Amino acid sequence: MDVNNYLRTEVFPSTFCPGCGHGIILNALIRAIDDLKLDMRKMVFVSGIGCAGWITSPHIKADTMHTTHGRPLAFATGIKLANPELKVVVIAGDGDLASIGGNHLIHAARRNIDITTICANNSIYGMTGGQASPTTPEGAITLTTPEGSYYNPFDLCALVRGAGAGYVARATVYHARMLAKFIKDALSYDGFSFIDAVSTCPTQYGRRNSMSDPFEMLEWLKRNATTKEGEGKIVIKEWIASSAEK
Ligand SMILES: Cc1ncc(C[n+]2csc(CCOP(=O)(O)OP(=O)(O)O)c2C)c(N)n1
Ligand code: SF4
Ligand SMILES: [Mg+2]
Repeated sequence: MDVNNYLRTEVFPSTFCPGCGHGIILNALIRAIDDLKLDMRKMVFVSGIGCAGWITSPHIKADTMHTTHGRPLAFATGIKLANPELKVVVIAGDGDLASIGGNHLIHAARRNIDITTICANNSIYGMTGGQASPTTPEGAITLTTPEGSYYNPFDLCALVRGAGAGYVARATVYHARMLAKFIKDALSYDGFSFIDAVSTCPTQYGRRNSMSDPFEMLEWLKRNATTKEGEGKIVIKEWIASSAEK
């Protein structure tokens, strides 16, 4: 793969902190696009505000739209309606898609709009200093939960499946090849597709939760993810609605 076909290499090194998982999501995305031989001139990448907003803009060599916090799906819906020929991809954070933009997420799934949405889910508001997000695990220390989060986190895959999405998947940045494969499947799916890409934020999450070394966060994901449901771990797999098989 020639990265010059996909990345604006002149903007590197990126603004991500060393060891940030969001760079692995960018890597998996361009691998998936390369495998599918998609035409970047017919793709649009939409992001919101947050560190996740920088995954595609300014790094991707294609049309990108860096929109307001919580609203990338609203902008992406407009793009798709205006030109259905375009392949529209949204990448945004857990705060963006599940907090302020939560209604856009469930209604995009309900309407089955042909958009691939990737949640760069690092369980925290990374960019703004480490506040708790809707996916922060119970007990996790954050800027706003110094004694540990009291709340149940959202299972984003269950949420979006419940709202009607036909293709839903979860992988972590430790499982980078699996993530790239799921992104390929999502891009090939005709309808709303969603990937919960479990990411790492060593700066705002890891250092508060005894994992300041990025490698420790990846090790944690390795130990705590499984393909089997019901083990109380992070479930990594694809869920494809039977009525929506490719
Ligand atoms: C309307 C609005 N509300 C709040 C903010 C402040 N803000 C910017 S990014 C962000 C959260 C970022 O968290 P997430 O979406 O999970 O992305 P991450 O930085 O973790 O990748 C917030 C609250 C904003 N920019 N606009
Ligand atoms: S603050 Fe966290 S999410 Fe943002 S670039 Fe740094 S490590 Fe990545
Ligand atoms: Mg986040």
